Formats: sequence, structure tokens, C-alpha cells
Amino acid sequence: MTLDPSRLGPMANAIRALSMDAVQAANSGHPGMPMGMADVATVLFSQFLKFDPAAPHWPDRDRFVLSAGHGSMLIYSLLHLTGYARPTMDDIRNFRQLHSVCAGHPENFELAGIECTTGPLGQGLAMAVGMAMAERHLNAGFGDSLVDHNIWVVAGDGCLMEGINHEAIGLAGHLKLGRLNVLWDDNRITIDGDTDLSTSEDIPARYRATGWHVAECDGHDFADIARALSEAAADPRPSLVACRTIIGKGAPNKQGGHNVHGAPLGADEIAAAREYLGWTSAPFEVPADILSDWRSLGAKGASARAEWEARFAGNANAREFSRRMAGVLPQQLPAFDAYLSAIAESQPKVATRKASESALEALTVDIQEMVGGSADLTGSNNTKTKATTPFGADTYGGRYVYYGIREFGMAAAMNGMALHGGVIPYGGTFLVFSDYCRNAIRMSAIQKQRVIYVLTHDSIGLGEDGPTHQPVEHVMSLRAIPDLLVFRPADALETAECWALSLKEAKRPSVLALTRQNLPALRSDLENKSARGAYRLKAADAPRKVVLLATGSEVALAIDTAMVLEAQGIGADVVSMPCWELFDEQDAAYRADLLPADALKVSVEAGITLGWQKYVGDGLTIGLDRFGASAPAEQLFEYFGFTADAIVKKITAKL
Ligand SMILES: Cc1ncc(C[n+]2csc(CCOP(=O)(O)OP(=O)(O)O)c2C)c(N)n1
Ligand SMILES: [Mg+2]
Repeated sequence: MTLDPSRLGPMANAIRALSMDAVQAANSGHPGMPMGMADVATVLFSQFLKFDPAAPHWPDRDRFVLSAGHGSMLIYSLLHLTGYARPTMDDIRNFRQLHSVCAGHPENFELAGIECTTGPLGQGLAMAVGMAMAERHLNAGFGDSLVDHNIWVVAGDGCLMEGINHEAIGLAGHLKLGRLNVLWDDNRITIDGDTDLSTSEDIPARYRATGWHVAECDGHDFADIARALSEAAADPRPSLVACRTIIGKGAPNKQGGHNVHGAPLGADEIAAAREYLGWTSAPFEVPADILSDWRSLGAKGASARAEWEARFAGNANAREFSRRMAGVLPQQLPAFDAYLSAIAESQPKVATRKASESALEALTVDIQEMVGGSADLTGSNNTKTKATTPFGADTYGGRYVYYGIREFGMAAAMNGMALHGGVIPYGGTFLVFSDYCRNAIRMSAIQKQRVIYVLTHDSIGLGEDGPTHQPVEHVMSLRAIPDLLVFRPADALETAECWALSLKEAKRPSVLALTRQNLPALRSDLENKSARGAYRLKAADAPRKVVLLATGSEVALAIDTAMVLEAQGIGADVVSMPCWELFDEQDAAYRADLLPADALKVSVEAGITLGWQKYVGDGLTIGLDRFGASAPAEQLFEYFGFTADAIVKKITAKL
């Protein structure tokens, strides 16, 4: 569609006016970025982006990611102007107010058309890498007629300065993700002032060095922007387009300075901007002719979508494609069911990381949309299966990603894959390095995405690598993240159960905390008891005085402890508690039955004790409130008091 170029200026000014007025009304927000990038966004949406506001979830749409999420008014303006059902003008009037879909930063679950939640700088771009991976992967499986789209990102100086940018672009360049195009708001301003306060990096050189194509343009010259975007779209490499812009462009006295970044312009400057832009409409009013130009852009996507729908209707794989995009698991999991029966029978004594691998061998056969990977710890995380062959620039159909030593980049890419849809990502690293990707794990939860983190070497039980590698506070600190399921299974069967539960959770991420060391089998029944988060593994024989609550590798220890107590006539239940979050969702009667008021409750977990008090009350917490040490695992457990005898002594003293 070619619009008369003279129409583009007023269209861009509509973004500027809405942005400055909404921020002014909220007395909060960031006018500088949307005003500065209004021209680039207008060219992108008018000539390049494939989208249909009437079908915001159409699978073959281009994905638009506002990585510079503080500029949220840019996307709210665009969605409104192009004709998405929401935000309405009233929504925009309520920018940043309680329950407004126009939240402070863009949130994927608030508005169709917002592909991911952004604001933590750098992560939008890194999620876009995952979207571009998912696009190529699905293209390899379903062909051009169903999957053939681009990922467009608007990123600021901050997104490019963050450490995660290095991980993300390194991965994208290596994987030759040519569908990814990043429009850099090169305004040379951040909050503190000019970028030369803090950086003298040659960004184009850095991008070229990682295998990217780089184009540059004057971000206020429509023809030049269109030329650069065409080059980006045509180049087979991922592209960075450096768009030289003026922050707050249109505010005559404030533009170009850092004060326009994140504060309302003020009544006087807004009046001056109206004058300067020739914008005579009242706040939250867009002249009919300008709105109609925007709406005509929105409408043009309908024909592209109709053509796609026609191809889809005639495609032999349409059903399977729809199932995957809807995130619905296959109805039958025959390989996994057979595996469950086999281990219930064979009772393997294995590390839970190894049990995870065995479960994955079956699951990745049954669930073709699972795409695994590891941050260079494949042999330790046990994440690679026979069914998952390598994903690479020449093998986009592969299902195993060698992420390299890029934990944060991996986690953000997995978020992007899940958000794109059609793929269920899982990826591994050591539990202790979850800190490296913690904010992306948090973003999995905020965005309600099924991303599965395989975090192995989950305690001092990893032994000789010592305290730098021994997680102590990690399991508990992950439990502190809302809407994240943290599983710490106790044996091979529980590990398989926890995998099944993670996969069933279509709208929540999961962590599987897994051991390096072997653990005995504790159960042989096939009911998924982990589904209730905690369950009574052993009931007291003698009159019950004690309830031991344990997770993972400490469940077997709790059983041993209970045996010693029983021998002394002290009845003890053992409750295995693989997932706090699921237990907390059980009804009061179930919870009270496991945690009876009249027994001494004792938690046993090789990590910090902070938090266990909510279950044990003034009972006992057996844990590790200090860093670990380097030694073989058995010696460490003994040294730190994780033996039946040591625990029994504490219990009898307390009784
Ligand atoms: C990880 C992270 N750190 C810090 C911030 C706070 N913050 C928001 S915007 C911003 C400056 C970003 O500069 P730039 O990307 O150039 O945006 P511009 O000022 O050009 O709009 C900062 C530090 C953040 N949102 N995320
Ligand atoms: Mg900037």
C-alpha cells in the first residue's frame, strides 16, 4: 500500500500527540521515545509490518516487539490508530491507572497485539530472538505457505547496552536469523544524559562482528527510513537498523535532551508542541482524515490474512499446526506411559537429572513441539534426547538448541519461543546459575508462559565443585517468584510426574530442581501424587508424634530418620513435598491432614530454612543457612548434619 508521503507526517504526529497527552494526563510516563520513534514506527506499520487488527492472533502475522518498553505509549497509540479493538481512546485516557489495559509498560496478557511484556531493558530484543527461532523452526516443519513472517523490534540505547544484548545477538547471528530486524532508536540519550557519559562503543561494528547486517538511516526522513527497512528485510542476516533520531521530537524546547525521556512535558511545552507540529486537535482527539489513513493501513492486512486462510484450509497439516499453535498437548502420550510403567516396575536408583533425561526421551517422542537445549551443560543437565537433533542455521527443523554459555539469553529466547507459540521450550543450566537468568524466569511467570527450566546440581549434593556451584538459597528464592512452579522431585517416578505436570501447565513456567547424585526409588504406584504438591509417603506406625516434610534428595533421608524414630516408639509420618505452589492450592482439609496440629513438624531440605516456618510453625527446620564446601557429597551431608542420627537427636531434644 502506498500512502501519499505527505500523509505520513500527520500520521506520525498523531502518535506524538497521543503520547504527550496521555503522559501528561497520567502525570507519569515516557513521552520522549514514542515522539522520537513516531516517524520510524509510521513507516514500519504503513509499509512493512504484516498485521491484521481484526485477527490479532493470526499465526502468520509479523511479530512487533517494543523492547524499549518504557515507550509504551508508542504501541498503545499504534494499536488504537490502526484499529485494534483495544485500546479504546478511553483506555488511553486511563494510561497507567489501576486496571487500565494501557499499563505502565506493555503487557502481553492485557492487549492483543502486544507480543511480549517489556520494560526490563534488553529482554524484548532477546525474546525476539526466540520468536525468530520459533518462526524458522515452524517454517521447517510446515512450510512457507503456513509460516513465513518477520520479527520487528524497536530497541533503545539501553536495550543495546545491557549485557543480555551480547548473548542475544551472538545467538541470533550464529543462527543466521534473517527474519529478525531491530530498529535501534539511536537518539544518543538515556536517563542520565548523553550516551557519551557512559559509552563509546561502536555498535554497528559490534553487530557486524557477530554476523549481523547493519543499515543506517535518518529516523525523521520517511524515504530514508523506508530504504533502510527494505534493505533490512531483504538481507539474509539478522539486521540492525540504526535510526538516528531526536528524543522527544516535536517538543520544540525539550527535544534532544534527557529531560524528555521520562517526565510529562508540562502544559506549556505541550502547547508549544501543538504549535510546532501544527496539531490543533484537543487532547485524545485525532482528526478524521488522519484516523482514516491509519485505519486504512490496519484494514490492508485483511487480504494477506485471507490469502493465508485459504492456504491453511487446503493444507494437509492444518490440524496439527493449529494444535501446536494453540498449545494443546497430544491426547495420547504412549511412549511416556510405557516409560512410567517401566520405572514403577524397575525402581531405578538414579540421579533425578538422569531420570529427567529418561522421561524426556519418551516425552520428546510423544510431543514433537518440545524444543530443548542447554547453556553449554548438555552432558550435565541431561537435556538432549535422541529425538531432538541439533537446531542450527542449516537445520532449523532440529529440536535441540546449543545455547552456548548464555543463561540469560537462553531463558529470554525460551520466553520468546513460548510467546510465538507452536513450540514448548525447555532448557538447562546449573541451579546455582539461575541467578544469571533470574529476571527472565520472572518474566516467564509475568507473561504466563509455559517455559520449563531444567536446573540440575541442586544442592551440596553436587559435591566437589564446592560452594560457588552449590545452590543454597536458590530453591527458596525461586519459590518466592509468584506463578512459578518449583519442583524438587525425590526419585525417578516423582521426576516423571513433575515433568508431566510442568507440561500440563499451559500458562505457568516451571523449574525442575534435579540432583547430580543418585537417589533410591521411593514409590511404585502410578497415581501422579506430585500433582497435589505434597503427599504422605509414609504413615506413622507408632502413635504419631512427628511429621517430617522433605523435598528431593532429602526425602530418602527423612524416611531413614522416621525409621530410627519408629524404632524408639516415636511415630513419624513422612511427607514428600515436590512442589509448594501446588500444595498451597489444595483445599484446607487436605493441607490440615498432612500438617496435623498435634504433631511436631520438621522440614528437611539441603538449602536455606527461611520460609519453611510457614509449614512447621514452631517446629524444627533442618537445612543449610550458610554456603557449602568442597568435598565428596556424602561427607558434606554428614558434615552439615544431614544424617538420620543427627536429625533424630534434634527431634528428641525438641520433643
Ligand atoms: C534492566 C533495566 N534497567 C534499568 C531500567 C530503567 N530504565 C528505563 S528506561 C532507561 C534508559 C534507557 O535509555 P534508552 O534505551 O536510550 O531510552 P530513551 O531514553 O532513549 O528513551 C532506564 C535506565 C530498566 N527499565 N530496565
Ligand atoms: Mg536513548
